[in-house]
Amino acid sequence: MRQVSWLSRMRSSLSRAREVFSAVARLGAAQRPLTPEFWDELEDMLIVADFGVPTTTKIITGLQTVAKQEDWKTSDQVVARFRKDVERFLTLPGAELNLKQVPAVMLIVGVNGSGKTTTIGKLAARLHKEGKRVLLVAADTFRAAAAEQLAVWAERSGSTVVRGAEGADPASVVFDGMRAAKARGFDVAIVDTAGRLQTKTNLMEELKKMRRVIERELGEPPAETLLVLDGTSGQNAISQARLFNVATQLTGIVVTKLDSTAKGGVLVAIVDELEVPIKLVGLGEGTDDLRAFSPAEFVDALFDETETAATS
Ligand SMILES: Nc1nc2c(ncn2[C@@H]2O[C@H](COP(=O)(O)OP(=O)(O)OP(=O)(O)O)[C@@H](O)[C@H]2O)c(=O)[nH]1
Ligand SMILES: [Mg+2]
Repeated sequence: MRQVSWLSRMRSSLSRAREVFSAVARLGAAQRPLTPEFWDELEDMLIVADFGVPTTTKIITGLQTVAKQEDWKTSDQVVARFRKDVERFLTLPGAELNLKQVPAVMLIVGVNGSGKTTTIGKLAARLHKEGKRVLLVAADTFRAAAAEQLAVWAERSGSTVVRGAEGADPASVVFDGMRAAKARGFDVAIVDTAGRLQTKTNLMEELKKMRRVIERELGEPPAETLLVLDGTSGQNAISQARLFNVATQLTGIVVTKLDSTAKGGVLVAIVDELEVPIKLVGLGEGTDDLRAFSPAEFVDALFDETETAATS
């Protein structure tokens, strides 16, 4: 029941993206001949759906090559293949969370308000349910309210929080967190960081420093460095992903707010360019609203033209 519910939520939130995708589907159903005008139309649709120019070009060129090789005549063949391509682009190995290291340290990064702290809360709740001892590290010392918000999530999720003074060096809080995680035998330590613009070099340096502290204390890089992306952001998400990846070597992406008016194609562009998998998706503000990302379900939600009325 829940499964249906969140799928339908994702479906309706992707409505704008789905308009474009169902236009693509109709373009296929029309069985148009593969004229230059057809290819232009398809290309325009991908741009409108936020695939970005490089990924659009890659997809179209790939389709044209196969169309030629296999002597396709009509647009339905192209569109069927396109749908598979989108799923293939979104599918990367290693999409499960890496919990092998003990403690498994997860550094959570992203721009302001993307949903980092909420994601941490949901993730902590899930890991706690799975029997893990979870430590939350409040390295967002920028606002007093930030540590408080994380403490509330710690309480709600049955985890423990380590916090520093407001305005403290975030790296020193990370240091304390790593020491506590090791000394007190936590299975997982999740580090919350302050939101920052990907273009602020000094703040990106601060993230690098936190990462170095983790690496020094653990003797290895964090198990996960997750970029939290707001699913409603368009092309700017590509720049976020690119620059956070350069600074912190991302191991995964979390896409939040897929229950709001989400964009579709930009995710394909990001996974294509960075080769970093989407690991989790956020579909609401509640404790249970975090799911493993499924490319197949996501593509179904994008292309499926039937409205789902299921609610609970
Ligand atoms: N609808 C919806 N709202 C979400 C989701 N995830 C987070 N939010 C909301 O987005 C807002 C910002 O979430 P936070 O978790 O505080 O974001 P943050 O990235 O920690 O923000 P900063 O620490 O200020 O950078 C809050 O109102 C959350 O409830 C989601 O999956 N769906
Ligand atoms: Mg936060």
